[in-house]
Amino acid sequence: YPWETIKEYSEILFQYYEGVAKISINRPEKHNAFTPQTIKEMSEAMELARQDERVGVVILTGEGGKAFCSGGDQSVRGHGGYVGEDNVPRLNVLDLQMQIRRIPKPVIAMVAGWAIGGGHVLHVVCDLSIAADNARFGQTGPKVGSFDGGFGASYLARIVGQKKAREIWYLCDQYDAQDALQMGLVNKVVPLDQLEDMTLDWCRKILEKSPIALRMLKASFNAELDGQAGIQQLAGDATLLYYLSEEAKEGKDSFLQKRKPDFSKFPKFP
Ligand code: 1HA
Repeated sequence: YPWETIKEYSEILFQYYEGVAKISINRPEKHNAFTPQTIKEMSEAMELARQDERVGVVILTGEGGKAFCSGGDQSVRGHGGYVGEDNVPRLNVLDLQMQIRRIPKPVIAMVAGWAIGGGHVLHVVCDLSIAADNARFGQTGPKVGSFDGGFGASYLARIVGQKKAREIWYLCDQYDAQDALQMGLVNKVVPLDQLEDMTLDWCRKILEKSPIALRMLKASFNAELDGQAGIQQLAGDATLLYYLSEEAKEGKDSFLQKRKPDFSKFPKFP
C-alpha cells in the first residue's frame, strides 16, 4: 500500500493512507521493545492522529513481522522506570494507554509475532486486535520484576475473565493466536501475509460508518470501567452534540446579544 509518511521519527513510523493513520514501532532488532523515546514519539503521533480530520481509524503495530511489541526495553530500565537520554526514569507507556482509550476514533492493534509484557497491554487497550497466525501473547511481569495492575490487569480481566487473567499474570505462559482467539483476546486471526489486507479491510468498513456513532460507542464502552473519568468523556460527547443544537445556540446568542434567552420554542421531550 502507498503509505505516506506523516512525520519522521527515530523509533517509530507514522504513516497515512485513505483515512487510516498507522503508528508502527520500528525497533525490530529488539522485538520492538519500547524506550521512553519510543513512547514519546507514539504519544505525539497519537495526538496528531486525533487532531487530523482525515483520520478515522488508527492502526497500532510493529515493524518486521516478528514482533508487535515486547514491552519496556529492559536494557534501559533503571531505578524507578525506563531511562532515556535525559537520565529521567519514566513509565510513560501508561499515558499512552490512556491516549489510546481517549482518542474518539477506533484504534486497531495489528499483531504479528510477539505481544509481550507492556507490549501485550498495548494491544489489550486497543479497541480491536487482529492477529497474524504467528502471534504470541503473554505477560512477563512477575518473571522480570514488573507488573501492570492498571488496564493490564483490570481491563484484561474484563476481556478474558478473572480466572484466565490471573493465570496469564501468575504463570507468565505464552499463548498462540488460536488460544487468544478462543479467549476473546483478539477479534480475528489471519495468515501473516494477509494481516495488513485484513486490517485495512476492517478499517474501510469502519470508515463507512457514522463518526459520531462510533465516537459515542467508544465513550460508552469506556464509561463503565473508567468510572468518573469515563463518564466525563461520555458527558463531553453529550455536550458536543448539545452544542450542535439550536437550543444551545439560543443560550449563547442571547448572551452575546445582551437579551434574555428564549427557550420556549424548544420541546420538552417526554
Ligand atoms: O510491566 C511494564 C510496566 C508496568 C507498569 C508501568 C509501565 C510498564 C512498562 C513496561 C513494562 C514491561 O514491559 S515489563 C516486561 C518487559 N518485557 C519482557 O519481559 C519481554 C522480554 N523478552 C522476551 O521474553 C523474549 O525476547 C521474547 C519472549 C519476547 C522473544 O523471545 P525470542 O524469540 O527467544 O527472542 P530473543 O532472542 O529473546 O529476543 C531478540 C532480541 O531482542 C534479543 O536481543 P539480542 O540478545 O539478540 O541482542 C533480546 O534481548 C531483545 N529483546 C527482546 N525483548 C526485549 C529485548 N531487549 C530489551 N527489552 C525487551 N523487552
